[in-house]
Amino acid sequence: SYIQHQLSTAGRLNGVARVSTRYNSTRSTVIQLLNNIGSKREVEQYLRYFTSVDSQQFAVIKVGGAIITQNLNELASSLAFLNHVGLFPIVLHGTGPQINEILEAEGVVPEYIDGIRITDSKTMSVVRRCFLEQNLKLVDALEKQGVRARPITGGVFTAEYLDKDKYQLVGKIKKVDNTPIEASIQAGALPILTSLAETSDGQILNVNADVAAGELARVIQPLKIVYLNEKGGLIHGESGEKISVINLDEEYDSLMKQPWVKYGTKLKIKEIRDLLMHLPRSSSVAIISTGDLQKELFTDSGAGTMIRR
Ligand code: X2W
Repeated sequence: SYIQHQLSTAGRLNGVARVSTRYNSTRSTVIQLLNNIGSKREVEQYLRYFTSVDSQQFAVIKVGGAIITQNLNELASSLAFLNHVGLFPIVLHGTGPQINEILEAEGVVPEYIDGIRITDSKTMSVVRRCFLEQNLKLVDALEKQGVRARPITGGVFTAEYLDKDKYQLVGKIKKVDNTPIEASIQAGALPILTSLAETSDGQILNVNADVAAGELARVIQPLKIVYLNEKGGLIHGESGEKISVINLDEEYDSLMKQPWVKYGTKLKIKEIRDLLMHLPRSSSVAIISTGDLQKELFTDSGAGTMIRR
């Protein structure tokens, strides 16, 4: 709130310069404000680290659909903050709850197998509509904060059918084209992606957003991979407590056998493991709440659940 207010002011004052300059005149102001989150040394160190790579390699941030309904302003402020310090996170969002709400209102019971929605053509039209609506909502909220944002609702993921008999219009990503993402960042706009994919002959397919974020991160190889959810981490299904760290090398097999690790949770953990197998050993994935984003990125202490190998 105070920080966010100051930052949106800083962003406005900085105007056009903000778009192209990674080290800009607001930087010192921003660092002072960031002192409220971490120490100056910590924050400067992370900022240097994040700007040491290509702009597109800073972070892939997956946003669960529920956040867009429940916490849009905080999400937009957090992303605006990152952009005001010259960073361009690649944002990929879901829209699961919004799809279910519409289906249920129409008297359709949502159907999943292992966390993946069975998507017939009627469901698909709801899926597409929700992705476009939620994408626009997020882009609008960012623009209102003085951040340029570009909707990217196609052209990134090429897919084949995952299993047409079982899931119908659901895709398995075969190719990721980061050209639209690169172009967006080059133009000074935050890329805001959906997880919709397309077959080589133009059929749009539904893809779970956690899975698409993982596939994207594999190609981008970003410094930070963050999954934002409403729970602020992964919650242990029996104790109800937040899990702070998962070391996959030691814990993966036993974790996957736990009765509470099922559906979307199972799919998420599996996808994160597959991703981390394709990244340097030092990489990790953080599952956190929107409010913890700055803390996770700019302090040594981190927040939520950290998953590593
Ligand atoms: C997901 C895509 C949306 C999503 C679905 O239809 O719900 C499949 O399951 P959240 O909000 O991140 O859960 N697609 C194939 O994953 O949204």
